[in-house]
Amino acid sequence: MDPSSSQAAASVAEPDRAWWKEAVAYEIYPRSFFDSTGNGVGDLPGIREKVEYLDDLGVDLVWLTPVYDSPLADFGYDIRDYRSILPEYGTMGDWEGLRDDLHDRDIRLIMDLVVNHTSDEHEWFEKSRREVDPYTDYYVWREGDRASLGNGVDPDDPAAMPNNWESLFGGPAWTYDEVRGEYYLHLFDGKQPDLNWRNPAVRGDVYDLMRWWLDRDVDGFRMDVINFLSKADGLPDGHEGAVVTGSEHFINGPHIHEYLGEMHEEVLSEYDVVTVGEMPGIAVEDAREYVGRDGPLDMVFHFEHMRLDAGEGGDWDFRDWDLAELKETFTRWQRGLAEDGWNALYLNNHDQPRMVSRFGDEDYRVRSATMLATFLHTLRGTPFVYQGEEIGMTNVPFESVGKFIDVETLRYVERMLERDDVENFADIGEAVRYGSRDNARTPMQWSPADNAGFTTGEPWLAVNPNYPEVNVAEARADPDSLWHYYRRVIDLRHDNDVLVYGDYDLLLPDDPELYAYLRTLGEERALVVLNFTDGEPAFELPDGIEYDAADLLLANYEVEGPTRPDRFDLRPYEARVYALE
Ligand code: TEU
Repeated sequence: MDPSSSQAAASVAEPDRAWWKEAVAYEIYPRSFFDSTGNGVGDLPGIREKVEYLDDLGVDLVWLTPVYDSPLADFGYDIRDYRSILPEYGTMGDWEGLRDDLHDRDIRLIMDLVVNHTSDEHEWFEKSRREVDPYTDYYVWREGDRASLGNGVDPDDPAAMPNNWESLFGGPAWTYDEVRGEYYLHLFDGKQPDLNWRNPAVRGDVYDLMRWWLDRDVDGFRMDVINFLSKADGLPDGHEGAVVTGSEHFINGPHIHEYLGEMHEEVLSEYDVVTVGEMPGIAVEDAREYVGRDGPLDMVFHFEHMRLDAGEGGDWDFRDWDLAELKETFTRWQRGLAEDGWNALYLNNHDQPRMVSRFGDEDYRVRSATMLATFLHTLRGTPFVYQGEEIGMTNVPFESVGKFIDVETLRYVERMLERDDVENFADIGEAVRYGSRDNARTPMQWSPADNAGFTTGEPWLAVNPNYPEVNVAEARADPDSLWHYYRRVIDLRHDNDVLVYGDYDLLLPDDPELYAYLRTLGEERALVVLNFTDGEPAFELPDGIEYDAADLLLANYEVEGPTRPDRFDLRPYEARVYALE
């Protein structure tokens, strides 16, 4: 064999194949997907009615965010019982029916595994706060500063707390429990106490509940803040000024690999399933340890591109993002997991602003969304489409503070209104309107009927007023719509191994308007050219990229005339994918 071609030949013959690398995933936020009962809340039978819709779109994998029994302080990320379904959403029978309907159409189903914390209404916590054996050490309890507490100090005074850690939802990460007379740690809301992963009994119970679901034929898990499980020994104070004080002591903590290794050994290795770790605050070097060949998980959701518009002032301080930084970030992750590991790709989810309002342009809603869809599906990694993305749902023009419902948003607004330099909602309204998780959670827009056809009742969160224009029924009826473009780009990925497994090479790194790259798998090459602006920049193929013929695989505009991609002008938010032969 010609030695110069041996490397290419090897990579064609043997990409490290897996069904989940070839899949396109779809995230469902059940509360807002489809209401089958008219009570204003989405439910499992409602999702069942839409399985055919998902099949038509062409997705292969559904991630269902929590549907377990919960008091809904964080809309289900506060679980009261891991083995039952919240009655509002249906029954276990409905869940089984959904699983079977999906499986009948070859769509896999992954569940949300939320085991950094439970609800404070979970039986384990109820028992732990009463020090009932063996639950006494199931959570992270600390005495706090007894001396000062004894002196009539308010337990809500941060100075009396065990350390200075902050909750990701703002405010201290400790709440004093009157029943036990101690503080418990909660990295999220006070109604979400953190489990004590040091306790082997906690870990054993978590592995049991994972097996319980896996034995019911789920195809894997999306794992909520899974790199937060291990807290530093001694719970030392954190550096103030970090985005969240204390985070250096719980992001990728000292025992995390021990715990996830054990979880893999005891549970995951027994099943053919896929796992996606949600991991705020990780760098690509860390990711390789989690999802590399010997790592415990398969894919990772990182947050670096979600911070491109973060200002200096913490989570709610936004600035404009910059294309050079976006390219740098994606390229670093594409390269960093090229040999080992796998990306989970996303541009929005149930916690983030809508993709088109953030990385696209509402004035070019459909064009910019088709461009972003092309981007998402031509990178190396598994694309995750969030419900409504496929019809270009946008952020919401919330009129007043009373319209928000999400706990993270409300906590922020409360804290800000206490400050002297904030007089009223108008002072912070812009940031809240842009960043609130409620943007992502308004009901799915199915039709131009009342309440976007989501419910016949009063929706739990008002629908986006743009539904008469932005909805599934209209999009499906129009062959040129964004929805049909999603079908095409999903098909394109399914039909082209090069888009799944090919190497990624950035072109024109310094171009301020275009994002262009080559994907290469042996003899197969795909060229992707994306205009991230409303201008009309020219693309020129860099020297050294030779080809005999080019075939235009996909574009979001009509392309006329000779299609050789050596040099062409792009229109606003134009996207093209060529095969080079
Ligand atoms: O989110 C984790 C997380 O880091 C969030 O704090 C996120 O960065 C923030 O909401 C962005 O505004 C997961 C879930 O996806 C989220 O819905 C839960 O509230 C959270 O964990 C706690 O379970």
